Amino acid sequence: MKAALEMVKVIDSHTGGEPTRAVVGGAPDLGAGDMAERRGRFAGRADWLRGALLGEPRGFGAMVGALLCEPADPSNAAGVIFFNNAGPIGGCLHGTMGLVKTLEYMGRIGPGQHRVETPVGVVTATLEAGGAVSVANVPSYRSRRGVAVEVPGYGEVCGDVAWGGNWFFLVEGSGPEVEYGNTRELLEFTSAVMAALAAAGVSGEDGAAIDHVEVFGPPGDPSVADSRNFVMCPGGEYDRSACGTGTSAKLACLHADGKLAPGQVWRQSGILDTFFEGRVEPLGDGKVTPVVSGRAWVNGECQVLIDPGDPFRFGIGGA
Ligand code: PYC
Repeated sequence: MKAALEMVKVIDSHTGGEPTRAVVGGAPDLGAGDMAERRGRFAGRADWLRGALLGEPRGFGAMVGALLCEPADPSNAAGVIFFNNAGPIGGCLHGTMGLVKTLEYMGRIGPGQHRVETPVGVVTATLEAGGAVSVANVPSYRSRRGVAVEVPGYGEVCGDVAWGGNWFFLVEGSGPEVEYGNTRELLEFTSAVMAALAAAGVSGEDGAAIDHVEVFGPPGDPSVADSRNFVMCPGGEYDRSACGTGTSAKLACLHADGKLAPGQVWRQSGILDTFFEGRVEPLGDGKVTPVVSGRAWVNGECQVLIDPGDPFRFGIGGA
């Protein structure tokens, strides 16, 4: 609990409509080690950032935080720990794109390749001269194909389990139509699927929880995208973008099915019809390196004040 007025410097961006609030100053020290080790200390030392920065009245449920860290390897551009309304998350490509544009805005990087350390591995981001950002993600793969679960109220739902920096259950052909007007129904459906997966003991590798459910439907405009998705994230909010780690999981599944050749471009739109372009580089062991490109815009900069007298300084219902 903070006793004196605290200041936390944040820079906001959005990637295809999905916000990233980068913490660039005044954050608690998470100590030494790689980003996975530091993420392990987030709950004890920095959890208050979630409510203070992402919770109402300053933020809102769908915001993703990006805690900028000194990299463990000084030859890398940055380290980052992503967090959302539920806690720290693994990878986050929309957030990486936002962070890269933020680092550019801060004058720390220019066009070119930049390695960013995350709790799930190092990703290589390329900031294009025209402003787009492409990210070569961590190795991604499908671990289970065609898993059927009984979902109360919906019947049998079949999907694939895949890793793209987070664990996803990818569903096509079940649930409400993937349309912006159906977000409430899609949230209900994906929450029910998530609960059914947990109840049935369906997990990622080593028992890791599947904490993202991704539903696919036809694109709004087939001349600009190949598919439209809806992605429910841990904490029960949905990604406004096409979700870069979810796109990576999709690319890994398409490649495993022989539907995406190395280098072939897949255009994945999200629920707002903003889209990422993705392709794969096979790694030869059933895994691929997905390369996902998109655009992010810095849209705010502020000094957050944590006033000890403010009852909602850690958010409504926060710490
Ligand atoms: O773009 O990878 C992503 C992401 C994960 C959670 C929210 N966005």
